[in-house]
This record gives sequence, structure tokens and C-alpha cells, in this order.
Amino acid sequence: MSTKVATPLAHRKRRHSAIDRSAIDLTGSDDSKHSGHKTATNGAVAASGNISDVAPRAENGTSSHATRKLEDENDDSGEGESEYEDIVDAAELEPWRPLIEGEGVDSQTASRLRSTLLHVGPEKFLHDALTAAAIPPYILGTAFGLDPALFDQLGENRYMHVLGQIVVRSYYKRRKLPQYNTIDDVAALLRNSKNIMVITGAGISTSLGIPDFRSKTTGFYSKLLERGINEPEEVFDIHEFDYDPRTFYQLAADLLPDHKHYSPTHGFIRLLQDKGKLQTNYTQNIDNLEELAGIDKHRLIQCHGSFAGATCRKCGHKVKGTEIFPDVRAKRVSRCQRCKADIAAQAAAPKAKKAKKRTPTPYGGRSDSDDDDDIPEPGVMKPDITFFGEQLPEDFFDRFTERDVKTIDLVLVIGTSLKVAPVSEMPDFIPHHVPHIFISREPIEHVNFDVQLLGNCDDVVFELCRRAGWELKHRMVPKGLEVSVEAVEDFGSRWRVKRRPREDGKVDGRP
Ligand code: CNA
Repeated sequence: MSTKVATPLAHRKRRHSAIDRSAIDLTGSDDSKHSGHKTATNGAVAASGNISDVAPRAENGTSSHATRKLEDENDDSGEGESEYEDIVDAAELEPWRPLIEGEGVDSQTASRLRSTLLHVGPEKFLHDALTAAAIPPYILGTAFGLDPALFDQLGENRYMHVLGQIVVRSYYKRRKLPQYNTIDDVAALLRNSKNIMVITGAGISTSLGIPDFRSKTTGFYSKLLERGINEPEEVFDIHEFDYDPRTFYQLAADLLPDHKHYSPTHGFIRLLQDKGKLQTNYTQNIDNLEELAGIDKHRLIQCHGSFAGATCRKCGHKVKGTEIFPDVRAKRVSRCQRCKADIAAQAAAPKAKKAKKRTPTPYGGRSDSDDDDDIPEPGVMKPDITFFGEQLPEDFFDRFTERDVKTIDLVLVIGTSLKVAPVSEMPDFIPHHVPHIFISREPIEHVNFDVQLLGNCDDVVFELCRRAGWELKHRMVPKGLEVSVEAVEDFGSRWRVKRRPREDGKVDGRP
């Protein structure tokens, strides 16, 4: 098996991308429009910028039909692949670059170029644009978010490599389905779908007082920055943890829930389960509140593990997470009880050991006394959450590629910035005819969702249930709650969902 690593450091770091595309038919049987996705060139991008058909490759040793693979086997630079990926990732976030000092293409030309790409495929597109139409590469790149200055910075070969990558990635990107646009469309999808995949993030627990990572003023990362920790990810880096677990233990209490309550959004996922519609909840959350909400274990994939258990880094001893909670709450490094017991037992034994060792040898000397200098330490307990640099659970990949992508009929993505690979990559791996709905406070640009419902997710799911004719019962949903749904200007499929003020002018208090 290839290494499967959570890479939450930046936007969709793909160098550890690990979903096996070979097992997935993105086209779906009823989507002939996108049939090119299955059969189009799946090769890497040559340094020339042309698409060369390299031998199909699949990860996980399950070679079958062609796998899209963006790494360039023809790159003779021998380095810098991750640098390319970072550039491509950044460009993807802002796909069209306005003219810089007159260099570039205007937005209409950019969208025309992109739609040509979708029609003709990457190879012909690059050939036509660069050779037939003789568009200078650094100008063409601006239509895909590349800074023209990169041409000089990287040199022609490398620039062409990056351009090729971004063009291929744009081509394979999920495309919005035109028939789903409104909140009522989403409510109808809820009523009619049978096998729903729900992908959740930290936003579904913030109403319980658990901070997310990336919200600007309230997120955990901003708190860390305030404390002078400039690389917040280091708190969750396995190498940092092994080097000095104190940083983690000083900060982790903030993320530890009281385990007494779950949010209305957890309740909504449970409702989908009760209605027989929940196929799988992939949660990035580590708070384990899905268990409290009663989500069946076999429908739940905790992509980044959870606080439910803890393991000794030294001897591998496993305990229930609750056993280390007092230490986490006291901001004290939790030590392994089994190691402690072993050490105590050894401490009792050494007398005999020492006596034995000190028995005069035939040579009249004493046995090696180095042991006396070793002060054994009990191992450090680590909660079973997936740190950066650790493998994701196997069941994530197996269930996703072997089962879910083949059978789901709706995807709901709730309360996440979708910046952590490989979860961030899931939408691009799901057959494109399956409707994708996004529910969160801030819109997402790097994935083409069919409908984006923006607001507090507890309010959005409440309104969806109401429109679907279902009742979402939860102590945090006030009686008579009303929400407004307003179109986001310039977008036909983005909506702001807000609580309406009550008659006394107040908005229903949020717990
Ligand atoms: P994130 O990057 O912090 O994104 C959360 C997103 O949710 C942001 O875009 C917010 O705008 C949005 N959001 C916050 N509150 C709400 C709300 N009430 N309603 C709707 N949207 C809201 O976190 P992600 O989940 O995307 O990133 C994955 C990380 C976060 C995983 O590795 C987790 O382990 C980690 N995390 C988990 C928890 C938890 O378990 N509760 C808490 C903090 C971080």
C-alpha cells in the first residue's frame, strides 16, 4: 500500500494524494457529456507543456485502467515537484488573474479559453492555443491563475510543466450541474436521495463552543498566532509531538468537548440515518460527537481519528480517550500507566539484578553498570487523532473507492473549508453526475458545487428539513425559528441563510 498521509498544511497539498482514481468511474453511466473524463489522456504533462501519454499508473498497487497522475515522470529537473504543486494549488484558488501591467487575458477571454479546454481536452487545447493561435505561454497561464512573472522565475521548461498541470487539473475538475440551483432543489434532493454521503468539518461543532481551525478571529489557528505560534500546524505534527509533546498538551484542551451535547447539525445527520438515507458520514472532526449523536459506527469514517482512544508512543498500550482527558484538561503531558507499572516492577527487580550483575566475574571485574545510568521514562500518550505526517485510516480509502463512489446519489459537504487533503479531493473523485451541495459560512471557490448554502449550518439544516417536510428536533433549535434565504449577488446558486429577527427585533439567541 502506498503511504496515506493527512496533509493539512496548506491548500490541498497533493504530494501525498492518495485516493486511488483507478477504481473510480467519474463519468457515471448516465453522463455522456463527460465521457471524456474516462477516456481522455490520463498521462502526465511533459516539460514541453504538451500532454504525453505515459503508462497508466494506479496507486496502492491496484493497477487497472488509466489513473490521472499529475506528477511528471519526464521532468528532468529532479526536484521541485512539491513547489509546482504549491503553485498550482495557489492558482487554483484564484483561477483567473486580472491583467498585470497589461499582461494577461480579460475575464471573458479567460472563460472562453476554459470552456474550449472542456470541449477539446487538454492536449488539443494546449496545442491549439500555443502553436496554432500562438498565444505566448505566460499570457495563456493568466487564464488559469498563473502569474506571468513565473515564466522568467521558473524558466521556460518548468513554467510549461506548471501550465500543463494546471490545464489538466482544470479539465478534470468537477463541473456544476445546471439543474440544481436553489434551496428548494436541495430539499427535493434530500427527499429523493437514498444513499447520501455527508462530509463534515469543524464548523458543525462550533455552535457547541469548540473552535474550528481557520475562522478568522475565533479559530484555533488565530489563537495560536496570538500566542506567537506562527506555524499552527506544528501543534499537530507527529515529529514535533515526539520531540516535545508539551506544546500539544498545553493547547489541546480547547478542542476537547464536554461530550454532553451534540449540535443540531449532528442531529440532522442522525435524522438522515433514521430515514435510511445516510450512506456514510466522513468526518474530519476529532471530537467524536457523532458517536454521541448516535451515528452508527459502520456509517461513520473518522478521517482524522478522534479523541475516543489514546495510545502510548513507547509501548503501544491503548486506552480509552477518557483516561487521558484529566491530563488534557490540566494541560499536563499524559504518561502511559502500563509503562509506569513496568518501570515500577523493574525498580523492584534491579536489586536482584544488580546483585547478580555485581557478582565478581571470573576476571575479577564487575558487570557493566551502564544500566544504572538509564532512567527509564514512561511513554507519552497520544490521542488517536491523525497528526500531520501520520497515515489516514485504511477504511477511509477502501470504503470511499470500493463502495461509496459507486453507489451514492448525493453529497453534502458541511462546515469545512475543504483545505485538507485527501478529504478536500473527494469531490473531484466522485462521479460528476452526483449532485454536490455545500453548507458552510464562507463560500468555496476551488470546488464547483451545484448549490452553496451559506450561513450557520445549524440554521441551514433546520431550514432544509422544514422545506423537506421533516422536523429537526433539538434543544438548540428554538421554537418558531424562522430563517431568511437571500441570493448572493452574481451567483445563481449561492444563498445566504440567516435567522430572522424576532418581533422584538432580537435574533434568537444562540447557545
Ligand atoms: P476549518 O478549516 O477550520 O474550516 C471550518 C469551516 O467551517 C470554516 O470555513 C468556517 O467558516 C466554517 N464554520 C465555522 N463555524 C460554522 C458554523 N457554525 N456553520 C457553518 N460553517 C461554519 O476546519 P476543517 O474541518 O475544514 O479542517 C479540518 C481539520 C479541522 C481537521 O483536521 C480536524 O481535525 C480539525 N478540527 C476539528 C475540530 C473538531 O473536531 N470539532 C475542531 C477544530 C479543528
